[in-house]
Amino acid sequence: MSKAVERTAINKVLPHYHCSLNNSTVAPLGNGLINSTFLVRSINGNFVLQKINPYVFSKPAEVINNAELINNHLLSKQAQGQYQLTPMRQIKNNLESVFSLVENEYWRAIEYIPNCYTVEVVETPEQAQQVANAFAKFTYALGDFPAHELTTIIPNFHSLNHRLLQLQTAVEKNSCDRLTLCSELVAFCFAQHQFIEQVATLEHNLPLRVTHNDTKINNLLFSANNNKPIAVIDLDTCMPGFIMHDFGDMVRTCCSNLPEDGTNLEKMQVREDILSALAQGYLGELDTKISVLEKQSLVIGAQLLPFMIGIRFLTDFIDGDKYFHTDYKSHNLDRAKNQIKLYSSLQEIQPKIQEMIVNFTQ
Ligand code: GN1
Ligand code: MG
Repeated sequence: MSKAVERTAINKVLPHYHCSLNNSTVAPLGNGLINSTFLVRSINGNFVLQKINPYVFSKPAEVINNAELINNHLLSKQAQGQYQLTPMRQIKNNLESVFSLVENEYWRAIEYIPNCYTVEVVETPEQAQQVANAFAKFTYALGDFPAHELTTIIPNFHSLNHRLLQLQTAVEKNSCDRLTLCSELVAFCFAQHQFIEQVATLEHNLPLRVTHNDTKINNLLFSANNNKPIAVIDLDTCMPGFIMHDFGDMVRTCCSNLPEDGTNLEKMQVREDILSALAQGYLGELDTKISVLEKQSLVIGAQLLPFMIGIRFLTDFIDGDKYFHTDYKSHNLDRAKNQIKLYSSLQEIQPKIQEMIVNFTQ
């Protein structure tokens, strides 16, 4: 994270929250690839401070407003005993606003829940089951949320066709002359006709729900008291979508034995016990509440998210790393190779995934 952003946080944003460097400390927090996030420890308590990435989010005020609407809904569900997790409240600034506009950029503060931790790598099937169960509870609690009140933050966010078109455009421009480094991978993506068609048919027939759209394992907080998920975080991409996307992103982030930018690809393995536990946890909550087609779509979702995010990393690599934060020149290409390998590995075990999902019993 850039030091300049940290300096702005300290000098210009803190004062909006009754804080200054005299009575607080600021430190980078988490591993997000998009926003810049800090933990503020102050004499009035701790909180999270976040700068919304203006390149990715062209409507930052709406990102914050969507989170407010969702939190209010979840708080009322919680009050009625229908939501067991903790909604993450946004904190108002000195002017009673949920966002602060500093140097034309949007910042917000979010409650900090003490005694919590995030997880980058799922250790056990039990943990995976809890993860899937938490995200399923989140989706179910939003089942009666008036979705039309949400602003669509990134149109076509999980549309495979849109992502393929973006890849096509990047390839045609080849603005950074990087195509020679990845032409085989590009060709592989465009050759997945059968899979692309299967996804298009599903998109046409599945019902829309309010989904989280970034259900990676580190978007859950775990309680240090009982080691169970306590809160779903990062509501930036909550929009109407399909549950295959949410299930698929969990598979993507929990089931590989390598991190998403791991380069030792010949060592990649799908952890099938973890995948099975995700199916158990997700369907344990949702099986009786979703349609037969939605249930079947999870098999495709498990392959779709690694494929789609692989395409997005590849597109950003060709475009010159404008979207995702990177640590070195081929970082996005390494991520793309990794995710597309994961897609292929999941495709190889599709019959097993099918069995885990379709034969699910309570
Ligand atoms: C981005 O910033 P972060 O880590 O919450 C991205 C997700 C990707 C993820 C890949 C708005 O999420 O879609 O799955 O990186 N978010 C956006 O690690 O594009
Ligand atoms: Mg996110």
